[in-house]
Amino acid sequence: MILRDAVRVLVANWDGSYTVPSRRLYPHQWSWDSAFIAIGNARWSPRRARSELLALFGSQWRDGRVPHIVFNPRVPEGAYFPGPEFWMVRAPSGSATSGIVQPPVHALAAWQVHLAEPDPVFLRRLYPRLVAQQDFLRAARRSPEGLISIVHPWESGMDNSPAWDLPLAAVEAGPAGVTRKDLGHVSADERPTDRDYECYVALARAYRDTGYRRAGAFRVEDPLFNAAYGVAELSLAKIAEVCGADPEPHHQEAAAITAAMVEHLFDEGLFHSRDVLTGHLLRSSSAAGLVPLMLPDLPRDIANTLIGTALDLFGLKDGVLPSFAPSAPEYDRARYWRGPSWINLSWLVWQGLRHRRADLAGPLADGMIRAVTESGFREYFDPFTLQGHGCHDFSWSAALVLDVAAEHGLDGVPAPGGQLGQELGGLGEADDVGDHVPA
Ligand code: 2M8
Repeated sequence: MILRDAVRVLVANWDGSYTVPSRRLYPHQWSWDSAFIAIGNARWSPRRARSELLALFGSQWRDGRVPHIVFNPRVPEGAYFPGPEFWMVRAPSGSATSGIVQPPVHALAAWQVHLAEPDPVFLRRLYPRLVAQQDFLRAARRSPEGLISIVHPWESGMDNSPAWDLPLAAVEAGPAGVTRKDLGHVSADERPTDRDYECYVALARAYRDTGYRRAGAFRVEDPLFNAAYGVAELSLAKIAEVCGADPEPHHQEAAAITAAMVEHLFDEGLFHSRDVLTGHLLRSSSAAGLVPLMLPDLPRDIANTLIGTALDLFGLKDGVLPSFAPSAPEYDRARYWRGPSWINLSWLVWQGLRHRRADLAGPLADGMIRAVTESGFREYFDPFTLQGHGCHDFSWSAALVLDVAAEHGLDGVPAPGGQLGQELGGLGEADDVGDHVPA
């Protein structure tokens, strides 16, 4: 039942060639959401999954960047802030987009989509674009230490994480003329504050005013983003083999970023962000610091230490992962990225645990399924009561649970692996995908 409901959410949020994260709160295409959505859609409609990624990369910029939002021209400007009139930029495709990026989880998604239904033509189409995405990050964002930086909290995907409090305190926000649309859909105590929004807008405006070339007052190397970059290289190595390209440079790049992260971002049992402007580590208790578990070549002692932190600081043994350690003073169980449990973050850490600690990966998978079963496909969840927060019918909560069910099983019934076609009784494929799917 829960799987059919998940598909219903994804069908309701489908826009002809991609899926909106949420009909009302996020009514356009978001970059890393689409990667997670493709991973889930691959389990029941690989065609939609391929379309999702191809649609997003259709609005890639010439410099290789994949914008964090691709705006739907049919949605009124006032439906989301900041919209196209704020960003003032178009991709070569003609679509209005934002000018910042999000964690590069797309090569991983492309590979998972291929595994669910092998399609070398799809991979050959996407491979050069995925390489260009990484090229952009290397060219525009790599520090002498070999790490990739983000220039806006929105680029982390964990926008309102307490890890950004210190660098944001130094941002001069001023009266930003912010017209918040989010508070029309979600209660204010579950969203960022006005001061946070003023900083977000000031930073985005400053970056925009340099033609999206020079970072302003926020420049940070984040462990989740860098781990995603490394995992992307490993996925590209596999994709390269299918496409007849050389996988070796991708292996080397993954090894290099893993080493740089261990050298510069690991401290006291957890990976942390580094403030490029001050050179200081931003020590915090963010679960972003556990995501490097996804890197298979992480030294074993570091991985074991991280797992210890996951248990002691984040209470992982109970099967639910908060986004910020509950014992930390900044922790807030209901507010956006400041403590609640998110399905995508849990899924990333689950990927890192599956081949290391099946005894911990299993309960985490059960925890994700329990959250949506008890509270619906909410955007985020209280890590203790599983009460839902944020918007309803949130796409990646639905999508990733389909992936978890396919790999881990549901209610004690073993995982089918591959696609969930039979379990869903053809629900998905019977649905008309529409004419807009990129050929
Ligand atoms: C949230 O971010 C957007 C800005 O990009 C917002 O608050 O308006 C974050 O949770 C982000 O990670 C996510 O991609 C986006 C859409 O779900 O919403």
